[in-house]
Amino acid sequence: MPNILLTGFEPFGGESINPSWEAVKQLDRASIEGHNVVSRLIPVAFGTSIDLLKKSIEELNPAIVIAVGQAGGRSAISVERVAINVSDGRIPDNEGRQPVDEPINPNGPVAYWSTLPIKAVVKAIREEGIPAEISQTAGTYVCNHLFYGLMDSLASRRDIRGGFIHIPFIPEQAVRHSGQPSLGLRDIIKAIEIAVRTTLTYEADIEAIGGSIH
Ligand code: PCA
Repeated sequence: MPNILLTGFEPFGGESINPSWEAVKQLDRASIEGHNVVSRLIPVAFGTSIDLLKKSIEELNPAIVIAVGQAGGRSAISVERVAINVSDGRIPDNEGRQPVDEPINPNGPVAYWSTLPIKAVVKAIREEGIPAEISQTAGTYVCNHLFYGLMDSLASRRDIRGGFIHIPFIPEQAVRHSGQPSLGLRDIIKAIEIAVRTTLTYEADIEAIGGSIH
């Protein structure tokens, strides 16, 4: 059976869990439309995160790679449109590194598009009653770093589609962050599964409104 690689991150920024790994690990070994899901835990570390992802891609030769990360403060499943070639850490990573305006690949392009059918994924998640949106930036921290590294390595592997999804806090985190939105883990898991199914269904993206003004 062909593989699908899902990744989630370790906790960071004072949290004791990262909902991306909590969600992704529950899909490990799931079978989706004749594909075998493999979930991998990625450290919140510039550099080593990409190394580990590349190793997993070589080992598994997946048809699809979806990396997932926590974006505390966001209220919906955020399907990222674009990865940019810069790391600018607001806080140090889990290994103490805090790059400022560093290119991720000095020889790489300014940005890479996600190769997931992002509009179709947002539509399908919403149809299941779960809030979802296109996000125009994955930030400049480790998530964007991994997303860029992923798309950079897939640039020579057009047969593998890949992208990044940011998810909100889950309720057990949000109770400690007054005023912050959250989404239940069940819905997050369901949304990730829908993203995989939709990517397997849609070779090309649909045309749908999903822009933003700010
Ligand atoms: N979120 C961080 C890095 C790890 C994670 O889950 C980010 O958005 O960059």
